[in-house]
Amino acid sequence: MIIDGFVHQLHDTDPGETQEWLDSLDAVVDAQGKARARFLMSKLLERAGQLQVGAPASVSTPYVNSIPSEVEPFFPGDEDLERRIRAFIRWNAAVMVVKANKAADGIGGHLATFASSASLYEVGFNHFFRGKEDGLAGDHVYIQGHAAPGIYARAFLEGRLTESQLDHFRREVGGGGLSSYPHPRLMPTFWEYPTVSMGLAPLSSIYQARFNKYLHNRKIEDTSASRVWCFIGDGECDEPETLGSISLAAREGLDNLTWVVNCNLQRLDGPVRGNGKIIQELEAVFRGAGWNVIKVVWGGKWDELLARDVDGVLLNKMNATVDGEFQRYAVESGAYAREHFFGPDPRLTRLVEHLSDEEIRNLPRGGHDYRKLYAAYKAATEQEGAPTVILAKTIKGWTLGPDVEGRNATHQIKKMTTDQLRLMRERLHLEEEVPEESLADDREPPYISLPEGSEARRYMLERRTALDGPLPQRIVHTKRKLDLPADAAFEELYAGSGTQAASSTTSFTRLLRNLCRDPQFGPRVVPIIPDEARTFGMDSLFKEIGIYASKGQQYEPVDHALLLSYKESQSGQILEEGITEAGSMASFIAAATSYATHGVPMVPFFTFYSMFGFQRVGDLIWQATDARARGFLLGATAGRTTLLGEGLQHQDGHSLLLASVNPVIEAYDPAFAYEVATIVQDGLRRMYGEGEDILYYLTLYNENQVMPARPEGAAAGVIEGLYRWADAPDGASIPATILFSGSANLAARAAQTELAEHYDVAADLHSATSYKRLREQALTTERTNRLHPSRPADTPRVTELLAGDGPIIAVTDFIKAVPDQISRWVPDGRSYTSLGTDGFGRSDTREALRRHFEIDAPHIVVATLAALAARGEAKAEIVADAIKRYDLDAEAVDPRLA
Ligand SMILES: Cc1ncc(C[n+]2csc(CCOP(=O)(O)OP(=O)(O)O)c2C)c(N)n1
Ligand SMILES: [Mg+2]
Repeated sequence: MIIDGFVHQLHDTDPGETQEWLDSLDAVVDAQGKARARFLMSKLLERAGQLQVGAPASVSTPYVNSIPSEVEPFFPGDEDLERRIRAFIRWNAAVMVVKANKAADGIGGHLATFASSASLYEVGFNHFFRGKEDGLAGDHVYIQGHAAPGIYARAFLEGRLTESQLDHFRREVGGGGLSSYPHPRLMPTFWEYPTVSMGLAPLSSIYQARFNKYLHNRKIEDTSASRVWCFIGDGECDEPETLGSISLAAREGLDNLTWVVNCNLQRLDGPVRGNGKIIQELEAVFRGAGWNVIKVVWGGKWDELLARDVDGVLLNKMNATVDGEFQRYAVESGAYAREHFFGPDPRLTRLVEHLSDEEIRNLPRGGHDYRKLYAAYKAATEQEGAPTVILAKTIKGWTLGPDVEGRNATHQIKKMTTDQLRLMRERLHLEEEVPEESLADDREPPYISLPEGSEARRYMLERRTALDGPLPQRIVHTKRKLDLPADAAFEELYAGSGTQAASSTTSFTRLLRNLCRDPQFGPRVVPIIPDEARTFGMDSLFKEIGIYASKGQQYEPVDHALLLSYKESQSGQILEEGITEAGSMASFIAAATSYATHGVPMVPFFTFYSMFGFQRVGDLIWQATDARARGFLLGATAGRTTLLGEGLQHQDGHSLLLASVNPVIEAYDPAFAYEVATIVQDGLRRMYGEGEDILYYLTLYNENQVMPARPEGAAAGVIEGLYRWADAPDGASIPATILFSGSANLAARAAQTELAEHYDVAADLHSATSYKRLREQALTTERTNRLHPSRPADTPRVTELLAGDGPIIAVTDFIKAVPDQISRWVPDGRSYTSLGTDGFGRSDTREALRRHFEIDAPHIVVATLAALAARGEAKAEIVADAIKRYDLDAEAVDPRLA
């Protein structure tokens, strides 16, 4: 039987010797069994590794700790005191959630996640995580969202949060509360890294670690002292975002990155891998990807049993037991484990003869063993050249008592009876701190607080001081100031393209290049592209500013002879991420929050295929705004008809609508190069000058047209979202208004001419750069008016801007709901019609597509005439006339349904 086909293709230089080795192995299996054979094979592999033979490493190891007890380092802390502190934190975290749910039934919160991971965090807080004192960047610590109660409980003991804040866990509206999960948007001086949408934190942490190396290699900031820690649930590992980029972390040699996977074997509904072993599965995945894997499966009390396991029966049992069974052992008695785990094999039974049932039940898991964890973290920090993942086995709900621990429902338990709290108090030996009378039924369970000067408080604070201050803590302190770019960078676009045609995309690329050339500002620009630079005409930047490559360029590129060759470099500026919008977005977040995480403002411009932006990575964009990111998102190849030929999955007609739901995104749909430049310049001013925590989204089109120069005084209107771009032609007499955005400007302009020439309609043209902005301004005005009835009512700005006569026709390459955002505020006496691209995209020419979606010039003409006719301002017959003149198919299926 051929198991490893490759072996048979290698030349055997000494078949006799080969046979001797094989016979030896056969003999061992026959005489001493498979366990012994496995042992010898492992020893051989270990030796091969030491001799650098280059034999392939196996992807999995037996179900035991990766660090043998004999090489565990000395534990430097006060173990007893740290256990006490941990008990206090456990107690307070539970009381906080229980009280919150008494005060406001259904308010939620989680007990079990932190209960399983308290030791994982505490080892970090007491011995590893670096703080941010004295302007240091410190470590980046991503905390499992549902473990937030434990983090608040620690901050309370440190004196950083008050009892009233704990009492307002999940009740933020009146102020002074605590957010459910790590949300920098809601607690901007506390949380740094938003995490709760599963999978996003792990992904972000990889790119954060990578971005730290980028800053370092580009000599912008020395980040060598910062480590990224990411705490992840074992269930969370099923999210594609969690594991999707782990090979990048290994490829980039991110030894500044440590993941800790809390393997409590459970997710929300039940076991993560009831019929398998999540730790083994993850080990194989990570080892295969090139990570350093440290398994922390068993607590110290198992060491003695394993040492006596001369036949390998215990190891076999460990290997053969599935997670569903391990979960069962967590809820059953010691007698049950004696019977079922140690029972079937007499050699196993003998191994635990000397232990009582209670002792068997309390044989701890590695993730609750402080020394084992310390050893793992230390090894992780000493690892060079590869990221480390620590797979720590825990029990979900640990110490919360038999009704919660390991139960399938544990994730959602948020209430505890007085009796349950009493049991917990006993379990944690808190009789002194929590007096019996304080748990009377009619009383609120008390928090434990540490008076200033108490031994425990002093110890906690000393540990944090030694590690550069408390965490989490978000400090915005600019260490390396950023000067805004000089006007010169924008002037090229303000001047227009003369007689040359250009697209808004290539215009933007010129702007980006100009910004990069600005001597002060340029180095802080971070262009991010997911393998589309050529599509956007940005490949011209490769040579000029280089593509970041941590290993430089170890080959001569095929196009080396060309002027614009492919250039990778350790100091390269472009993050050419390959085909990963999610990874690019994670890089964007790292760059866009660098003003806070490092005190070094960086300016990311993430240009993507607009269809693969908001709908593909919308959750990450939401996370970015939670993280208070500042930067530019550019949706290139925008529009349902402007991106011709590509069809249904490429043509974007709705990203602006998706962007419209985020309260801190300024979403613009510019038509002209000068609009792009005006918006970018204003965005830089607001985000990097004024320090507003907002994002900009701009659509960019690939249709060439002559780009006009910026009209005098147009800048304010461009920014405001709407301005008059052209007056109605002289000579015509029936008034109307056409609003255009983006690439629809061409059809609108043609329609204006047609209307004047054939139908005596005098339409003025407005450029609508941001319906979102107009709508938000109007909503603000409306609200102010509603709540201040005694003041004279203000008029929404958009209503003022649309003052005039006749119908208004809005045309866009996006769906009609985009211009519909302002329809409510059209002035009395005018009507409003939206023409847009509702329906699925399809392959064809721009011309055909615009006819199909009814947004071309003839359709604008017809829509204008129909609106005039409906208002009695033009004769009904002219509508039919226009339909005929332009040969429009009135019987065509509505494109929305086609
Ligand atoms: C994207 C996403 N989907 C679903 C949820 C809801 N959710 C919150 S916690 C959880 C289970 C978490 O299990 P695990 O990752 O194993 O963490 P544990 O609490 O066991 O440590 C789920 C499904 C979420 N927060 N994010
Ligand atoms: Mg879990």
